[in-house]
This record gives sequence, structure tokens and C-alpha cells, in this order.
Amino acid sequence: MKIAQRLGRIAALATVSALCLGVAAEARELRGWNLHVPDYPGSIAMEKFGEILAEKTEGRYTGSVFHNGQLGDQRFAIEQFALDGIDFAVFSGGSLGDFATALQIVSMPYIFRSAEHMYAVVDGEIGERLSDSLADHNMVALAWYTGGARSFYTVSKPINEPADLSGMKIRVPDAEIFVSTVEALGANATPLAFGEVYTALQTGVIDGAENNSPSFESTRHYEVAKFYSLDEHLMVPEALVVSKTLWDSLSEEDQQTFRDAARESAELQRELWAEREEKSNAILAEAGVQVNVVEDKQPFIDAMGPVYEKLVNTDELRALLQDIQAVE
Ligand code: GTR
Repeated sequence: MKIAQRLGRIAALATVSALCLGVAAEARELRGWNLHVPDYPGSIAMEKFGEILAEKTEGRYTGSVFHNGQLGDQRFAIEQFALDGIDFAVFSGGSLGDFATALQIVSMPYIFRSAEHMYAVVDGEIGERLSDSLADHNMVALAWYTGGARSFYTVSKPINEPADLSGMKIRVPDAEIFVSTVEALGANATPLAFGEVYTALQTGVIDGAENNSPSFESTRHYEVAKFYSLDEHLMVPEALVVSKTLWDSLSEEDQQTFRDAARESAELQRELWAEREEKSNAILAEAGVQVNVVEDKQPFIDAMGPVYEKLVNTDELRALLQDIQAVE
């Protein structure tokens, strides 16, 4: 063998071993953003996602979840995806809606007939369309968690009809769908980060906020807001997303592993959600929160006309809305 040939072979072998070493060295700890306390349903389910990945990839991928919004508030975290600062997260469809309008449609007030309807929509073909619409923001949605139903909690009086909200300062997440919905009901929508709500309630900066019972309870906002009025204006799905840069770097087999892990984690989240809702409701009752079920939701539903007119504003979005409504 000529020297040049030999050298060529040696170089090729070196490349192969470097590649092998490279695979081993590629073991990656993925950074997960999460807004909630560690024992929240979604938090436990995100941990589970990481555990399944670690097990199924034999440690090549592990997950490290940063709870309590440690990596920043939701809008900031969504923006971080474009910069590859975060590898996976669970984001509210409502917050994603400011970046990808299809997500806004799936988060519209009173859009779902039931939780089952929501699951049928996001778990089916529409869920894939929603995921595709996130590609420009460097995200792939692998599975969907439930965000329950959001209702108003207030400091000084219950809400029975939209007129009760007139002039009240109600905290909302910093995203269009929440602002528009609450303003259409006649309140003064005040966008604030999740972590700032307790003090804002306490100091009278706001008169109330709106959320599902697990969030109302886990944040201890009920210590200050003693009225919880169940009008259920928003039922918002939450997406378990991974960075598209990461996704595109995965082998097909690993992509399937990530998908399966995400689905399993979503199943767990939905189960835990039902349990946590019960637990939260019991804690609220114990703390003397006055819960009123809004029997007649029609005036709330009727008030949403302008929100639909404003936000469902292209043929594509109108078609998506129809498709969502048509799902059985
Ligand atoms: C929670 C939801 C978060 C965020 C939060 C908020 O229920 O899981 O994504 O929307 O409410 O009100 O900021």
C-alpha cells in the first residue's frame, strides 16, 4: 500500500472513531422551562418526559426542568426558543397565540364544548397543523396538556354577569387573547407576570385575576381573593414543545422516542389534572373561598362576538375555526 493510501485509511479510521466518541460525548442535558411549582400536574409530567427520554435513549438525552418560572416569564421564554436558550417547555396556547395566530384560534373563549372536544382537536390532525405553525418560532409541539378552564377570582365581590366586571382591574397574562376576552366583558385588563399577581392583589393594584383552580390554589392567591366565579371563559390547551433545532438534529428513531415520551407525559398530566382540581377545590373550600357557579353563561358567551371578529380575521383562520367546531 502506498504511503498516501495508508495515510488516507488512517485518517478515515480516525474520523470513524471521532464520530463514535462524538456520539458518546453528545449526551445532552436538555433545559426545560416551566412556570409552575414542582408538585403541579404539568411539572410532574414534564419531569416524567425527561425520565422517559433518559431511560429510552440510555442517557444520551436527559431533562432538567427549571420550575417556578426560574428561566423567566412566559413571553420571554417563548422568545428564548428562537435563540436556542431553552430545549423544551410547556406553553399556554394563549401565550403562543401572540407568535402564531393558529394557536390563538385554539385558545378562543368558549371555543370548546367540553374537555373531550379539546382533546379530540389537539390530539388529531389539527394538533399537527398547530405544531407546524410554530416552526418559524423554532418549536415543534409534541403533545398537549390541559390548562383546565379559567374563571374569575376577585377580592371584594362575586361575578355573576359581565356587568359585575365593569371597571374592575383584572390581571391577565401578557397576551392578546386574554386581554381581548377580559376587555370584551367590560373589565380593565391588566397584563402582569404570573409571579407578580399575589402582591398586586394584596396591595390593591388589581381587583382580581382569572385562572383554573389548580393555579388559583398553588399560587395561594385565594388567601387574598375570596370570591371564585365559575364562568369558564377560556379553556386553553398547553403545548409540550421542543426546540426545532434539537428536533431536526435527532435521528428518526429518537424523534419517535421523543414523541412517545411526550404523549405518555401528556396522558399523565391529564390524569393528575383531574386529581389536582379536586384537591384544589377542597383547599379553596377549607380556606373559606366563596365559589359560585355562573348558571347562565349566555351573557358571557354573547359578549365574545367582538373578540371573534377581531382575531379570526383571515380566511385561513376562519377555516381553522370551522374545522375545530366540526370535530366531534
Ligand atoms: C396557568 C397556565 C400558564 C399561565 C398562567 C398565567 O394556568 O398554566 O401557562 O397562563 O396560568 O395566568 O400566567
